[in-house]
Amino acid sequence: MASTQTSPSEHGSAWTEPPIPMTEEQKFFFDLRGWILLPSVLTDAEIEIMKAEVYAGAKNNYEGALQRLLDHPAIVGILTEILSEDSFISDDYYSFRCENAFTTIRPPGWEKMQRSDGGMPHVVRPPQQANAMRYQVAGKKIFSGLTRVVWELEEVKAGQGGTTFLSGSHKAHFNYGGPDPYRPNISDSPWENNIREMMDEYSCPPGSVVIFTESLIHAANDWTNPDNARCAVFNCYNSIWAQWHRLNLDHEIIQAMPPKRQTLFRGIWAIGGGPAGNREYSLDNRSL
Ligand SMILES: O=C(O)CCC(=O)C(=O)O
Ligand SMILES: [Fe+2]
Repeated sequence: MASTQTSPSEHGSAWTEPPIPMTEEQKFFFDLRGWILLPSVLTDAEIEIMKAEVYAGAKNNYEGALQRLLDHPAIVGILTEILSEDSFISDDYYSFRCENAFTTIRPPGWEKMQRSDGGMPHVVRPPQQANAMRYQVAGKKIFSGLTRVVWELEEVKAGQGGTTFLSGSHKAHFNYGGPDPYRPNISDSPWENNIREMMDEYSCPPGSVVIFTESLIHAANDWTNPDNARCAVFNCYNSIWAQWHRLNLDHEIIQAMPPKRQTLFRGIWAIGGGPAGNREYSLDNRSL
């Protein structure tokens, strides 16, 4: 079986390919801008199968081919680099965790006002606050904090509705000018228009991935591309020691995954639990 092809019979199988390490160039740009784009990661066959699942209403139902995105070799090397400590890396379990997964379909004409945040540029926590979600670099090592991986299953054209980013804002030393330093968005900032104008866009073919730290100001936008819908999968990752979202995948779905993939959803603790430590997912050792 060709290594990058999926067939219906192997939807739930584990990847046999080794993770692709994060390159020095990717580290440079991720640290500089807070996001990177990996163009054309999926094969045409994978895109067709996964798109069909999303259009069929897969939503949070990661029972099919979509679950293979959770630990795709193209992102595992990067997430290991930006979310893990070396001594917690193993072949048997993941050294980072997945805490939230959803899909979106935005037909031409979809408006950002349909989102609860109305497309307001936002962030997990505003800058200059020490907390467990924030982007850090220490000991020449990136720790990205809460991290999003977006799989674009249709073409995205810059300026026509992809997610936009205020590059570099994950390292901002000053606030956004709004009245409340704890507000995790730029609402009521007198600079709102200037901030929006400064935000970066991307174009990419179907099957591409965008990875960004949620410490970066980012926003949803009106989907004005007349040629295709936006069809995307949003998976969110974190340190094995930290949690932001309530998990929105059912135990039954996780339990049916290959064992190593299940470890993305294990309990969030480090010390105790006997000699085996916190390595396996189970009903008694899962994030909630
Ligand atoms: O829908 C979008 O384009 C933005 C998504 C977003 O805010 C997020 O992934 O945290
Ligand atoms: Fe967001």
